[in-house]
Amino acid sequence: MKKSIKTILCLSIGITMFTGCKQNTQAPSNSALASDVASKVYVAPGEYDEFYAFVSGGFSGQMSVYGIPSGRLLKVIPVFSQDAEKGYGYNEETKPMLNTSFGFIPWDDAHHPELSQTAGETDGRWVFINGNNTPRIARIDLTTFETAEIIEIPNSGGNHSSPFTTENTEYVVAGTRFAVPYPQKDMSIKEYKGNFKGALTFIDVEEETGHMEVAFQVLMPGFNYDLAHSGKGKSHGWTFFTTYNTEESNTLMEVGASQNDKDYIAAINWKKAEEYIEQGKFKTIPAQYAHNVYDEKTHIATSEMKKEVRVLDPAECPGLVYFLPTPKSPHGVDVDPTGEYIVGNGKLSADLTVHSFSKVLAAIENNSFDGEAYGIPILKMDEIVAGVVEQAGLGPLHTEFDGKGNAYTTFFISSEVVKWNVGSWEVADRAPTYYSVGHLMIPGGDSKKPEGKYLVALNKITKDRYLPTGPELNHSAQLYDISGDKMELLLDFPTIGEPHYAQGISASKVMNKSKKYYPINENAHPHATKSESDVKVVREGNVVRIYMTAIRSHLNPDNIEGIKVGDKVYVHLTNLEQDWDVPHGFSIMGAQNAELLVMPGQTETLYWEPKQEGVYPFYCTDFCSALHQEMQGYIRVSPANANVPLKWSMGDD
Ligand code: RUQ
Ligand code: CUA
Repeated sequence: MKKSIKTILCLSIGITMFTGCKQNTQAPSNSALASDVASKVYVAPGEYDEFYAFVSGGFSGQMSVYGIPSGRLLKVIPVFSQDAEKGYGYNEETKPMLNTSFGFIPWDDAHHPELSQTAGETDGRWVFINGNNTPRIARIDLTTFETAEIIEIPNSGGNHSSPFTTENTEYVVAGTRFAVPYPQKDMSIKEYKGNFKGALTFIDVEEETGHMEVAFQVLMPGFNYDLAHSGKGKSHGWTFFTTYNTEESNTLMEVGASQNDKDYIAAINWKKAEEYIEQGKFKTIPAQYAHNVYDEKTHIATSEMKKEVRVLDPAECPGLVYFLPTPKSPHGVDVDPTGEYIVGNGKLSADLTVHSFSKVLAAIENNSFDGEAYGIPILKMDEIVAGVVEQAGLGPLHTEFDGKGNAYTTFFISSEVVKWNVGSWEVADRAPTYYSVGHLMIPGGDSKKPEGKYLVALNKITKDRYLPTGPELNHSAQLYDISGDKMELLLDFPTIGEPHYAQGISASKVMNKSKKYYPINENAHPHATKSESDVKVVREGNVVRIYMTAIRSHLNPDNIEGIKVGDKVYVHLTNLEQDWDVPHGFSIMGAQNAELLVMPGQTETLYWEPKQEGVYPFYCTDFCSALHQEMQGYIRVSPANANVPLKWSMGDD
């Protein structure tokens, strides 16, 4: 066993070196590819792309939106990280979005975008994404393309197997990657085995509003939970999580977690869980987690601290959880569009193991168990396997489907995408990736209705694919045409941070719902200024509130006096525009946060503590009109003990 791992690890090094050897010294002139393929990704100026792709930003903490097939970057949506470009996490309104039980956390590691679904199809309402480091799930509203809600996941560590949705977005799930003491407490790391636990969290998503609440957690053994997918069709009502480190090793994991020949896919019957909850078979465990909601009417986020969570113990809830033995530290678990086949990608294996959901049900029915682990029955592997895709490649990670009976699996070590037939388990095609592919994305590729025209490979290593940019190169995504029998590479495009995963959707499902501006008469911000006649500056002690408006091409007021060193100044800027794509920005010299970027009809607040006396310029940061450069003004800052009266004006000399 140990030997085979070594072989694979060595192979991986070998391939990395091999790919690293290719060195372009000049731009490749691969014109056989060029013209024909170029026309397939060419989206003429003024035309729209066919698909949106939502791509995770990895260690940037954000999500980016690309057009497919052009690969054009359409937007970066700030989610878990402060973003100076938009003022997210810097302005007073959005700071609460980044609140956690550990306080204000301005960064996270975002891995898996997941679109909401209705009846197993992507519906274009929301896209969810997980924060891996300080466990959180965010919901992005696809009318505004802004983060609308973030919920922290209690008693978890490394929120990796998240946020995969159920067929009607009843839940998004969050599985802990690291086992941790449950609830968290001070104890010796050496006592991990048998004492640490792994919480799998089901987060209820309210049908109308998308509002998230932690519904319950399933308290699992202290394995590591890597990825998840929910059943669909016949397997609707179940969610599958991969496990690794069933050895429960707490050190030198690359060896310690690779001892067992098989780990498990944990199958959770969440409909059963709902029954147990209904019957009151849960325990209420103390917890600390933040729930942050952005209100589109007040334009303000609020943060609430939650104190407890409902927990189900599988040992006390028969029928809630079963283990499906799956070879070699399975990473991705993917369910085909019919819901019958559950693909386990054993990342230290060359084969793919496909379980049959019907056989899983039959095995449960017949009590065909191979013992149990921590009170959870282990199904007999040979009774549940539907087929094996043999020797497909090295290091399988993730699988998606084209809706035409084919599956596509990424192989990290052999750096390729392999197409195979669901049912015959025969390999049909393979295409190299440049290099070391992680996830792949087919629009709708994990839903009941894949739109199997394109495939995007999300690569870990870029090397010589682009002009060198020093030691770091942006990660690359690669677009393949999968409409024919053979995959055809069309395009490389750079991404932001690390594109762990992406989801795609037909533009037609999203674009017509897109908001163009916020109606000013609906603006319920307590410090909004809805008309230029209402601008003012108000002092209460050393707190000064500047009620300012922006409209092409002035900030009102633009001359302010009577501010003193040591004041706490809040600039509440309302953008009075009622037109699409006319944000105004605001910045002030020496401010210690970022700019504001205020959408039409919105109010945002910049907090500023002037440290020295002087006259401070401020201006609009977004080129908004021919007289954008005139959109500027001054604030006079006097000594702390000065008697300069508070005055504000625009246009009077
Ligand atoms: S995974 S390292 Cu999605 Cu393959 Cu995160
Ligand atoms: Cu407003 Cu530039």
